[in-house]
Amino acid sequence: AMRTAFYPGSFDPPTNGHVEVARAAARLADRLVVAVGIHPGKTPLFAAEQRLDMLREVFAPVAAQEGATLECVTFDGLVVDAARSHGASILIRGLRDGTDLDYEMQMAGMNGTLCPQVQTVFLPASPIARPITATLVRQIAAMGGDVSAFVPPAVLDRLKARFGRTD
Ligand code: COD
Repeated sequence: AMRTAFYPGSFDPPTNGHVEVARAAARLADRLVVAVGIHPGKTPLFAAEQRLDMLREVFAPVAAQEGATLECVTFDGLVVDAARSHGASILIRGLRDGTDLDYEMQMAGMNGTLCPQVQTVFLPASPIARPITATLVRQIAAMGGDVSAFVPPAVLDRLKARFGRTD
């Protein structure tokens, strides 16, 4: 049977940490659905459509290398409802540290009760990806710092276009 993995996030912007998780998820599934959560009232750096463009550009070759198809979508409301509506049986979350773990365990537990047919799978960050957060990437780029070690080239280009120099 075809296995679909649902990978939700803000992806504002996509980072090398996100790419690593997407690659591992693509190894576990035949079909990877990457989903940008839309929160009314929160102003992102990149509009949802721009984030979808970046995700498609960056994740498509990664998914293809690992033998999975890729779909990039937006969602609002509950993660489990979106996962179910896309036919997913696994819900992918990355883990960086104990703070992630504590919060993710709560979400996995409650999501598992809300929707037992969708299994949460945690994927650990590599030592290199561990410190990377989209929040700090936004801060560094906004202040003119070099984020080339933290984001894929296609994202670096968008950050440069937005903020001027990032190196
Ligand atoms: N290394 C490994 N994994 C990473 C890294 C890294 N460097 N950076 C991020 N990740 C992982 C995160 O752990 C996460 O699993 C995923 O990648 C996405 O990260 P972000 O930061 O882009 O997005 P989040 O985690 O803030 O996404 C939040 C959602 C959009 C999923 C969330 O806010 C949402 O919409 N929830 C819906 C409401 C809901 O269902 N609530 C009930 C839950 S019980």
